[in-house]
Amino acid sequence: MSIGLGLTVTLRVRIGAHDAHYAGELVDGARILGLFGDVATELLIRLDGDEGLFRAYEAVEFLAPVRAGDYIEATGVITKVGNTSRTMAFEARKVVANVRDPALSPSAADAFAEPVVVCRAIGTCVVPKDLQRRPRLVLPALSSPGPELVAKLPEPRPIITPPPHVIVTPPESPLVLTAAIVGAEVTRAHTPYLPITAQELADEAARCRDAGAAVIHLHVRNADGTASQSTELFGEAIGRIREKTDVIIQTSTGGAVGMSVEERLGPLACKPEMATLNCGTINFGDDIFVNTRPDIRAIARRIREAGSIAELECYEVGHIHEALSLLKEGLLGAPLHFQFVLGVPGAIMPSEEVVLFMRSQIPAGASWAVAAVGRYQRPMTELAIKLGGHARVGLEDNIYLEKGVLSEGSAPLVARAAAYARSLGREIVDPDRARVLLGIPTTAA
Ligand code: KMH
Ligand code: ZN
Repeated sequence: MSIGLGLTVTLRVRIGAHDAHYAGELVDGARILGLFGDVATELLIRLDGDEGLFRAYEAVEFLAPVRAGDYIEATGVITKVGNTSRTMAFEARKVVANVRDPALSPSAADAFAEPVVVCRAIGTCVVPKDLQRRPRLVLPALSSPGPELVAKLPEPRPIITPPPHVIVTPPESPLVLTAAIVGAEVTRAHTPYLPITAQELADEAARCRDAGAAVIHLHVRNADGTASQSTELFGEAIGRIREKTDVIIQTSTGGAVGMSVEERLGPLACKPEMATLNCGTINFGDDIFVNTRPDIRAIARRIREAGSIAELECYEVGHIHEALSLLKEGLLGAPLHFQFVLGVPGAIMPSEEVVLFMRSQIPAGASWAVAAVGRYQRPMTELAIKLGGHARVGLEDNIYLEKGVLSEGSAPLVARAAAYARSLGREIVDPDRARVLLGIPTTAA
C-alpha cells in the first residue's frame, strides 16, 4: 500500500515585524509559501527520512491578508505517493492577530474562535529513490502527546501537532465513507488480502474505521470462502466487529447471484443498523441479479420490520425511479439514501454525466453516494467527493490500489479517499455523526 497517504503535519509561527513588506504591515505571499516548504520538508522527513526537494506548485490561492503579528498555522497533508513524488495539499490559517484599533493599545491582540484561511495550495515534492530511507513514518508524533510529555509541557500546550481531524478545513458538507470489505464475488484467488473469517472481517472493519470509514458494507463467507447470507455467520461477524469498533454495520440483502430472496434476508434477523435494498434487476456480468418488483417490496418491508435503515442500491437510472415509487407507496421513509453502483458489466457505466444525471433524479434532502467498480473506483470516488456526495470503496468493488498493485485490504483505499477529501476541505465524519446524518437511532448502535 502507499504508506504516507493522509500523513499530516502542522506548524504554527508568529509572523514578525521584519516580515512586513508592503504598506499596512502586509506580508509577502512568499512568506506563507516558505511555511508550506517547511511543512513539506517535515512530511518528507517523516515519510522518507530525507528532506527531499519541492518541485512545483500546481495551484496557489491567497485568500486573506497576513500582517505582522499574525500567528499562522500551516498544515500539509500527503494526498498522493508515487515512486519518488509526493503530492501534498496545504492550508494556512490565521489564528491570532493584532486588533489594530486606534482606540486600543497597539499591543492589543485577539485569538480567533474560528481560524481564517489565508492560503491554500497543492504542490509536489520529490525524494530520489536512493535517498529514501523508509519505513520512517513516526506516527506517534502525529497524535496527542503521551502523558509523560504532557507532564513536562508548560500549560497550555497547544503547540504539538494536533491530530488530523482537528486541523483540516472546517466542513462544508460532511462526508460519509463506506468500506465494502468483502462482497460475494471476490475470492482469495483474486487477492490474498480478502478477509473471510469473522475475526478477519472485524480486524479489517477496524482498520477501515481508523482510515476514515464510518460504515462497513458487510457480506460474510463460509469457511471455504464461498458467499453466505447465514444469520449465524452474520451474527458472529457483527459481534466481532462490535468488540473492536463502533462503525455502522450495513448488511447486504443482495447476497450473491442465484440466492433466493429468503436466503438473502438472513442478516436481517441480526437487526442491523442499515441494510441494502437493491432496486432492480440487472445483468450482472454473465449472470442475472434478480430483483423483481414484488421482491423489492417484500425486502423493503422486511428491512423496515428489522428496524434497519435502507440504502438504495441503484445500478441504473430506472432504479432511482423505482425507489421513488416505494417512497410513494409508504414502503420507505424520507430521507432516502441512494448508492449509485456504477460499472457493473451489463449495467450503467460510470461517467460524470451519469453521476450528474442520477443526482438530478433524487429528491431534495436525499443523500447520495457512488460505488464504482474496478478501475473506475478511484476517479468516481474522487468525483463524488468533489461534487458533495458520499462514497464507497473497498475490495468488494475493486481490489487494486494502482494498476497491477493489489490493495492490502480495503483500508488503503479508504485512506486514499479520505486524504483526497481532506485535500478539498471536506470533513470525514465518524460513525456517530454518520448515524445522525443517516437518521440511525443511536440506541440501536
Ligand atoms: N453481490 C451482488 C450480487 C448488495 O450487497 O446488496 C449484490 C450485492 C448488493 O453485493
Ligand atoms: Zn454488497
